[in-house]
Amino acid sequence: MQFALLILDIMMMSTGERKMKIKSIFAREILDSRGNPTVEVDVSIETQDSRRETVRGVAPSGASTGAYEAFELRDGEKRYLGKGVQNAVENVNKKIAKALVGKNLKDQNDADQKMLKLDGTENKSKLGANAIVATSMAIAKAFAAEQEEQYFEFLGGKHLPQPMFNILNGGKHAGGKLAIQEFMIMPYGNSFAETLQMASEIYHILGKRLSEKYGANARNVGDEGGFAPPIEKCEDAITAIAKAIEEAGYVKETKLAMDVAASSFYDGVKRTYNLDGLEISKDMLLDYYIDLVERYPAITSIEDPFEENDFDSFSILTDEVERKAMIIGDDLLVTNPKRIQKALDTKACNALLLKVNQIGTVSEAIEAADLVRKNNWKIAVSHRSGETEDTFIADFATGIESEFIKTGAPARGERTAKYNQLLRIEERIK
Ligand code: 2PG
Ligand code: MG
Repeated sequence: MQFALLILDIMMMSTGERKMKIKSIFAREILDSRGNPTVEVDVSIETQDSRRETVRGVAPSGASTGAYEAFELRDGEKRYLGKGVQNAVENVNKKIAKALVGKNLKDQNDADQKMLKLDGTENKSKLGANAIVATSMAIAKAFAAEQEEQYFEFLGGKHLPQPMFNILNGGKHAGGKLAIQEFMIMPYGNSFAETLQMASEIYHILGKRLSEKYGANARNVGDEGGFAPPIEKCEDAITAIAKAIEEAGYVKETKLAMDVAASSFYDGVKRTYNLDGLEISKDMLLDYYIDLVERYPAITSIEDPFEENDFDSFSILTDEVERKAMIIGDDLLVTNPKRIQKALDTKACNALLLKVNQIGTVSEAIEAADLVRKNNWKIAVSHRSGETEDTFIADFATGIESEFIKTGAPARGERTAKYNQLLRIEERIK
């Protein structure tokens, strides 16, 4: 038996296949940035030179969650008002650990496939996508650690993504009347460090001007660190941001992006959208975007402009504005290759918002990225509104060389953790 394994080892090495053996997997329940429980997983491996390395993966969690996302398993009991994740934690510690510890893992796909097989459901509802994704992210880091590389290096990335900084929050991420969820700035500096500096300056100027105009509580922030002022109309948010950019002196270098998250203000019964205090049809919303992009040429990206089932309206808008702005699918696509294929076939958008926890494993997220790449779409790797201190997506975005990353305001620890990691990555690449 031993001999047979040795032969297998040698065969794998000679065919260029590597493998890694996990020593232990341990999950615990911790809190995310909104103070809700989430799953954290520690994976220990023994490196080729016999050192023990422990790496960690943590599941983030959304608020404007797409209906077709992988299933987040919550306990539904009294503790943590139903939001506990002890069952998901136990699934990692008992079932997933049993399937993975001590096994020879060829690569990420091998590890993820073992978990998918164990789960056996379409939407990962048996083990919980939160259990699976945290383990998958930890294993991804373990493969890199085993090679003594950082994760972005392990993936082979050499270019940093352009950040989209969410500096003004509405929708489900804030408590006000502003329907649109995220207003983002994209300053293009000569380096990531300079880009971050420009964003920070614009952010602070905006905060100051908002509190002068609307009172000090306009500086309160939403879930992703952007300001949540008592602004009710989308265009007032855009003009406030445009003024801050101008005052900072970065008009030429700065583009704007929006995540409309339209499903969150869509009335499925009336089939209308509740925008700026008005009930409007999808055709009116379409005209609204066309006009907006016309009048604000700085707007170069619109995410989820329509509710998550309306591929047709997405297609019409993409066709109308594709030369001026990219149309990103988030809730529409949920990082799911099947839904992405439908969007490719119907030309519903031309960019993917990539969230690893939406699909539930790192290898499926990479599959989604490969699929859109082949079709010349752009990719924006994204955080969730409920985040953790984990910096995985900074490495992941650089590793797969996504064009963009969105990870909130240049403020609040769980958001700056990613931007700060990108600063370190930039240093290392240089
Ligand atoms: C989004 C995300 C992240 P949530 O809609 O793009 O900004 O929000 O995590 O709440 O789905
Ligand atoms: Mg979104």
